[in-house]
Amino acid sequence: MRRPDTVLALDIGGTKMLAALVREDAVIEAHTMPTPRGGDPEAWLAALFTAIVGWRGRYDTVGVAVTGIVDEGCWSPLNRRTLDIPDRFPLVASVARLSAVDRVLATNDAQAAAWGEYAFGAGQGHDLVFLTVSTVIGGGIVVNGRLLGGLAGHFGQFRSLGEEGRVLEDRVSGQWIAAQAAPHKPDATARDVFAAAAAGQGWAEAVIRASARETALLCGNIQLALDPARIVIGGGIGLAPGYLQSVRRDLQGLPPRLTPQLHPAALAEKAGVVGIADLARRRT
Ligand code: BMX
Repeated sequence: MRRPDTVLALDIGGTKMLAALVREDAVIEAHTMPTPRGGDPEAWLAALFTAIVGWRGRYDTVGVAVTGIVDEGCWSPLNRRTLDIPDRFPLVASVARLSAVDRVLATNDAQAAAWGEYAFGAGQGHDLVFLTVSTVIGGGIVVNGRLLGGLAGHFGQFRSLGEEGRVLEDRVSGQWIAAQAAPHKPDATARDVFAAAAAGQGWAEAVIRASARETALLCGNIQLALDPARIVIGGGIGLAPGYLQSVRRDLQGLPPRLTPQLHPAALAEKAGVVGIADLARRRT
């Protein structure tokens, strides 16, 4: 049963933690802090709850979206370079204690964003796969109106033969794009590479094309595996000017029935908190 209550939604990524009071798809209040990375998640959460102590009493449900996987309320990393947390950190129990609320739901951050886009954004109620191409790569899957949990949607962790220890996000994401710039422009960020490409520098255009080609291949394979009505692309790289067009260009040779329908994400940074708030309202 779905209630239109105000939900406290937390989105904890590799670089920042966002806390928000959310009603339907509206963010009423928001507070952002850098993810401390050092120390343990209990201390990070305690710092976040101290910062939003004034919101006490304004919510009776909490949703938590985190980078990594959530099984039975426990949080574990897949890629420790994204965020090095201990295995099976008791996330739901910890948040219930800190918030003094017992209606708490936790899930992966990209899965939560997938649900946000499905319910309120570019999905508009169509089954979808959401893909965030950002510093790394995350994803989420909604089939038959249901969000898949656990490992589902971890496209950034896809492996290839002959690439021991490396995964897809190591050769597509913002991190990879920035690393490719080193011989041409030391210390460049992914944003600098996009600027260099826009200024017509061939090396930068080639790097972005290579990343877009991998993303196109991934989208084509997702279509074959799940046949979603839409693939929604988000993230700082995914939504960077020209990237989606480049991915679409690489899909042009496919027969129409195999070609994914790509849509830019609509909710931007609030997809995770809007999605987890709605899930928490429905499921707790
Ligand atoms: C990694 C993985 C995913 C996450 C994705 C995006 C970890 C810690 N994270 O592939 O669970 O969804 O990064 O994470 O293994 P973000 O921090 O960029 O949002």
